Amino acid sequence: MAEKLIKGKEKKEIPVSDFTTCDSTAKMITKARLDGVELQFDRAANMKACPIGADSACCKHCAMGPCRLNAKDPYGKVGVCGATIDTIMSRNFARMVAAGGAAHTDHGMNMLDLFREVIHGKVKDYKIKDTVKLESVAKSIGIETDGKTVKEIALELYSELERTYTQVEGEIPFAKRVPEKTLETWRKYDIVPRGAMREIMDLMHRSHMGVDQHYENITKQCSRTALADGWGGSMVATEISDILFGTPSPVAIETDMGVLKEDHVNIIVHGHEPNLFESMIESVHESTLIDAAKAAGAKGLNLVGMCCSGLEVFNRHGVPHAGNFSSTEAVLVTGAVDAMTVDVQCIQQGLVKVADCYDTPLITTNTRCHIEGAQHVQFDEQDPKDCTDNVVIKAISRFKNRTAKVDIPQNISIGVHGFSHEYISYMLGGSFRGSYKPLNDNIINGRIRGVAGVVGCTNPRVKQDSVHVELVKELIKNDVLVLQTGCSQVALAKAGLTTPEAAHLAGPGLKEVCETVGMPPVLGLGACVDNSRILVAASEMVRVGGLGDSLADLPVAGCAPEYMSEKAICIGQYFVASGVYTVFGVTFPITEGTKFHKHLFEELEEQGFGKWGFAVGAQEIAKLMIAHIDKKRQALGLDKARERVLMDMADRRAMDDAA
Ligand code: SF4
Ligand code: MSK
Repeated sequence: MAEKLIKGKEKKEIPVSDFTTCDSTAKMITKARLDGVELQFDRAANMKACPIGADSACCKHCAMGPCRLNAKDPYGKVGVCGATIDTIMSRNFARMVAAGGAAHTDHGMNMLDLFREVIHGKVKDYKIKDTVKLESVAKSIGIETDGKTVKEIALELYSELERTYTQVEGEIPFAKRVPEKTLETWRKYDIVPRGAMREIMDLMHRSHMGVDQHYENITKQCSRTALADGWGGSMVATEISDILFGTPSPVAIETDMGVLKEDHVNIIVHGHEPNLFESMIESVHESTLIDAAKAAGAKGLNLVGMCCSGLEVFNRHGVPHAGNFSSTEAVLVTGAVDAMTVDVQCIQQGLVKVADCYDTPLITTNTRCHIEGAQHVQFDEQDPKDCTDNVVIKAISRFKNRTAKVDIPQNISIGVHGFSHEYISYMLGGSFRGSYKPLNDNIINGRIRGVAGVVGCTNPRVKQDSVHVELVKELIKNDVLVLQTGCSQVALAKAGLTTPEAAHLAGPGLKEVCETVGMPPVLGLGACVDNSRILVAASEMVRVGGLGDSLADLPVAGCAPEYMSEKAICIGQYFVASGVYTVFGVTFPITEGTKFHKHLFEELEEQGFGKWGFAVGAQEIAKLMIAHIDKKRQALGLDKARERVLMDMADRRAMDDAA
């Protein structure tokens, strides 16, 4: 067994109940401590966050520095080059947006590359699965589809969508999906995105030493780059994944570590790109590999997802899910994982040591992500099963020679997930009249107060899942319909809030709508790249009418209460630039009381965009989001309608009581 990684006395031991509200993860943290294995929670407890970095008051963009300013006296000092706190913070923020946007857009471009190779018949293991989606995406950007073959439409769609990345001038294709008034605002401020490569390059250039030194101008390019992600790279990733692998529709799925099976060969896929997982599904259904697993003494092969990889196939194929980002090390402590295979994004380097401690092969598969100490088996779309069969063989071998004691927390929640924006329309309007009109009508009549997107990561600096779950409970209790993606969705799935029965936790108006339609009050839309589905849903709400002319008019708000990644910052910025009030928790990489802070938190809204918000704690965040939703209702003249509905409900309850 493992070398002792926790040295006991020198390291802080914080009660496990302070780390997480996930029972399975808590059990595994306790076990890890007994086994002498260190996890992200212990590392966070023993790594004080750098206060200067947390305030974004430092710059290392050139060798005259690094320069440190004082956040307590932000205008008391400048960098060696004369850079002010606003320049330094906005450049740091810009580089987070650029890195986060690059991650999503590179993922999207990879999906588009695969699409091209499939159309040309060069990759034969994948095919176009959803031709209805192919046609609807093509039509949405003005491609004529009548009388054309699937291949002809696909070829045209490919060449149009390639512009999402490479276009040097002009507007990207999905700008056609943006409500006209929102687009007008973007045009006025010259932030309609060109290709993502151009925008990211521009942002990296202007955040170099001695280029853009006005925080307002830097913010403009942050918005343009982030929009190139949300309405570009990410949206292409989602739409092409749907075309290739199928558009999700609701399915009941098991979540939590109890999905591991002691008597099976357990294989976990963790990361983000669906192509690896799709091939892994093929491999675990290969009869020769199933026979090999049985010959090794297992009852079969058990494929399980984690993080956003898990969410990609969770919805499409009903593959069970073991947990979110902060559980990726903890799940290895069960001793039951016979292989963990990873591709890109949110793969902690700490996994290597933990996997080693429990003799689990940790297998990297992507050219962009090798990890020192992990095994690498290259994944190639030309022959994907060469990699995934190999992973299964390694897992069977580990099962046969298991030495680690197996201890699986017996927790499983069953929830309904897979609410693509298409399915929400169908669910509310029926197959012949699929529409967002019933949603808008219920917002207008006040049964639904508004819509919130609660998304994003978990972060060991916050008690895992706690803010996600408490925030969502508070929102639905106040009749706010919640849309979810990413690790947040997994937190709510574990907490049992993604079932239609969870409607009993909703306020009277939302409860009535959920019960009528048979839907949960919390709708899971997929991985973090699928936040683009929320943008499309919101645009549809504007198009249907009655809730204003631009995205900024809608009674909606967004939140990433336990975020950690640069991708989350980029997502936040594209929601803000699209017109959505977006609240982050944990920490915000900006010094308060500065001009840049005021710009992000107040002035952007005055220009017709959304704005940023920040609060720690579920109740405080909920208060901000609900107040914003009410402000938008009031501006739309809907405040009275809601008062009437709530009075009707109260009256009805009073009548029930009297009876
Ligand atoms: Fe310091 Fe300016 Fe160089 Fe940044 S760019 S390290 S503030 S001198
Ligand atoms: S995986 S970016 S921790 S949502 Fe998409 Fe989860 Fe955040 Fe990674």
